[in-house]
Amino acid sequence: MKRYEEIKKVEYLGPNSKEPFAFKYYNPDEVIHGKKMREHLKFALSYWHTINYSGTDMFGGDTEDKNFNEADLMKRYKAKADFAFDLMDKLSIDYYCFHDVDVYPYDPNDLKKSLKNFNEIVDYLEVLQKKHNKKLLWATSNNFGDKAFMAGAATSPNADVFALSALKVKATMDANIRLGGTAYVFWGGREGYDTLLNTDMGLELDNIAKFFTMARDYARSKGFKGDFLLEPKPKEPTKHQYDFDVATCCNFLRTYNLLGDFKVNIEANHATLAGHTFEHELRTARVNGVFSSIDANQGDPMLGWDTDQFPTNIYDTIYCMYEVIKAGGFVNGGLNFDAKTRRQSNTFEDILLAYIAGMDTFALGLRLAYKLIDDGRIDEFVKNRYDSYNHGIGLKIKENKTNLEELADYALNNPNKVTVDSGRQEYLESIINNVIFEK
Ligand code: XLS
Ligand code: CA
Ligand code: CA
Repeated sequence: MKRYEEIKKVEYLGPNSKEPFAFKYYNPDEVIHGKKMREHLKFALSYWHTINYSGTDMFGGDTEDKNFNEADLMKRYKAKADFAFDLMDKLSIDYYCFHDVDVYPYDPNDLKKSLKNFNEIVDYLEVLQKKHNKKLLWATSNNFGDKAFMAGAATSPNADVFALSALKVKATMDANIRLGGTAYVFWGGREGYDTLLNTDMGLELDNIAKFFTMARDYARSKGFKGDFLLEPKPKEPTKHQYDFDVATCCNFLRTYNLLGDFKVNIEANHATLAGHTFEHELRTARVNGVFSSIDANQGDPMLGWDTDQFPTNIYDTIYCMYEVIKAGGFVNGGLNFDAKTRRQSNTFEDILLAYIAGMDTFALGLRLAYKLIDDGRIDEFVKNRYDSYNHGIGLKIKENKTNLEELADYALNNPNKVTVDSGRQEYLESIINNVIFEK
């Protein structure tokens, strides 16, 4: 197999190609339904996994070297950035995402020097973005890794930690605005609890809502027009995360008047950890008007944690892209590969192969989702199934023109035998297979 350095650009060679370093389904500039594939999919590279993760797990150290032969930390982080943009070029990825601490050497004991280093790297990223014609999709602040955040950040029992969180979010927001990010992510980190015995849940929720409100007001005052995104996750690292799932986030945003500015970034592996399907979370976001962005990956049904694998399941991506299309496509959001190569896939070639697999699976998902919509059988079935709401008493319900008494009277005197038609699940599932495999 070729070495990483030998691969200049991953080209689209079509489904019959056997070339490992070629796209079989992702053809970036091919127009599908009036839009280029790259615009439909808005693929983004995740800095933390791709540029920093080095294969370590609970039982062993690094299996990959991502130090780029640089002992000097600032030089190393610049080399990492060079690698990131080179990789995006090779893969035709237009966007990237990072946490503050992914891109520079954060020193919790010297905040002033840290901010200076962060600014220097942001300058460097700005130059690379122009040179390589790449964009920042979103940034976020890592307010969970350092010991100071062991009991949460905006939900910490210590107000000094709340203030430290504000400093980090302000700096990352400034970077996000400078680099043109169109969204800003707040994943819960350690915003949750391990035991109620030491937790004032009401105060913590009020505090984190205040934090989000302040962050929003600051960013808007600096001209940020993008989306603020919560990223639901039910557990890990805490036993119970406050941003459990999309429905929980919606309730929180509604309670604290944050809907409109705030939407969600939905991660596939977080959906399954919450006991939901990925498409359930996407649909919940769509019907509540909070859909914005996706963290693409998949979990392993045999493992109970957040494995962040590259997505290769076609059914997942078809259902996902179906929801994205129905939601009107990505606007400020995009499709970030929050995914890492397995510990045993420890070469730079594996990074390319993993992205190719993930991007092709989503490209195929996009193609098949449109095929499903064009085929029309599923949408037609659903439409007909609810036809009783288009006339008679159903229409009155839909248009808020009836009440409980009238309905009770209607039901009592209804001359029709009340029956519900078959849901035909097996037939509908067979349509999906038919759409996938028909020539
Ligand atoms: C962790 C999350 C995290 C967010 C960004 O589980 O997925 O990586 O996406 O902080
Ligand atoms: Ca994520
Ligand atoms: Ca994850």
